[in-house]
Amino acid sequence: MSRLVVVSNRVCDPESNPSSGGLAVCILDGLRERGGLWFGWNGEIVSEEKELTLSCTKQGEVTLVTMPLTERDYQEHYLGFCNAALWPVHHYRQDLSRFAQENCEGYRRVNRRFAESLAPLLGKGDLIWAHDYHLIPLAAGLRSLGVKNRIGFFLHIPFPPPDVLRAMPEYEWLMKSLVQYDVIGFQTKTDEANFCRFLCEIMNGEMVAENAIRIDGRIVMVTVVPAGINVESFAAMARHPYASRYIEGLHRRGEPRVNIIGVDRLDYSKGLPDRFRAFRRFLELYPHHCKAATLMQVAPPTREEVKAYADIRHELEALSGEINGEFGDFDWTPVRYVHRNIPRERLAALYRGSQIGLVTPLRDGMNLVAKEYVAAQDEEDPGVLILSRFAGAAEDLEEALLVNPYDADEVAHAIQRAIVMKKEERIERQRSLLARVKQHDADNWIRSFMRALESPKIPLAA
Ligand code: ADQ
Repeated sequence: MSRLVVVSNRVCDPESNPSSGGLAVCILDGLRERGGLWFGWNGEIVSEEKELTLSCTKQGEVTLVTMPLTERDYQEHYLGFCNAALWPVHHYRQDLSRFAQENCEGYRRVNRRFAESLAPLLGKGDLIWAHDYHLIPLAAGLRSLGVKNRIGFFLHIPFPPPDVLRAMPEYEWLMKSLVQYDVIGFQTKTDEANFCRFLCEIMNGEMVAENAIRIDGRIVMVTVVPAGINVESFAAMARHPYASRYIEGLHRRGEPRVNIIGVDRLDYSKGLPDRFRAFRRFLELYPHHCKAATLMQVAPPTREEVKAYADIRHELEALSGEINGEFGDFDWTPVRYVHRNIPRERLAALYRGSQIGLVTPLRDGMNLVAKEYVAAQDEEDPGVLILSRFAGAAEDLEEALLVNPYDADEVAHAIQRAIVMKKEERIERQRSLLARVKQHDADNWIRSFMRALESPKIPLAA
């Protein structure tokens, strides 16, 4: 079996950072199985380029190779280009995108440095798998250094329609770089179709098979492999006696009969202000639920140096204050809002102890929280998942109550419908949802992508 080399913006070591997400754990499992190397940023920031040294740690068959970024890289590449330009455009928010040429240069510089640092570590038969929008030009960098290995790329975030992407200066360079990968994986059919349209309509690409495009004298394979979670380990956490004790504690303290849970990084793509407004609408439309329902929102901060993220924090704090002031009482707080990371065991307990999982991003690549909520339910008395139509997960999780997150009334009615839903219907929906979450679990994600990466190349003349 070929050695696997994973490249991602951040290398998360779940052993030293147990709160790192499920995907990091799965990637590490995939690397352990084949033996491999994980390369990326270690999260540290140094002041000068001369401090940019590689660190290497070995964990059995897996080698983690990491390097810091300079303060300038962090500002220009990470905050400036990745998170203030690419992220909003990919989430259909051109209005929030801030493009600056020096940030784009920072992005090029870091990708070039990653390629130069990684190339000498590669063996002939290694399969390389790069993750996400931070690394679009990595393959082009490696190719310019003579690397001939198979290189795959997985986009965790949406791929927008062609006209949206064209709002990004330098999009032509970005797409020409992207097609230097051999295999490009997407979360959903919509993303894949947008990408193919872009290449064919704007860049003279040509579909030569259902999953292959000829462009710039090479063939690029495309594939849809939805990211998933490790269902069994998440379900086990939710069934643990710790979870039951935690849930009992929740009920004793506040006595709410309906817990509604939301768990998201504090990101404008997650639609948190719209969710809070929909909850307020629910309280207006169904006043008899006052004192019975509580929205528990966990929203740890991210990327706070980017203005749009600071803005959303203020908006959310103001909204939760308004709702609690208007509807709350001394014995009932309608919105409970926690602005920090919490251990995964507690998350699992919160999901299980909540009658409703409210997952309403305005746009999301996949959304693993929706899958975690399903995995955590008690199959004999499950809760109801309310899911945005604009989350990648909605392409698959059809038995959730699918809603338009921009429509406060629709979300409010869905909350009401979930509250009064008969147990038989909840069980029926849960059974189908769980089967789908299991079918597209993390293991399947890794295997499907690796299968595509290992599959024989389509000849150029096809
Ligand atoms: P994210 O945008 O980070 O990922 P998501 O898929 O929801 O979004 O995953 C978030 C993860 O972080 C979940 O595992 C969740 O449990 C965890 N998490 C969130 N809040 C937490 C908290 N307060 N404490 C602890 N853990 C918390 C990107 C894309 C998504 C895509 C994933 C995977 O934006 O669309 O689903 O990659 O491909």
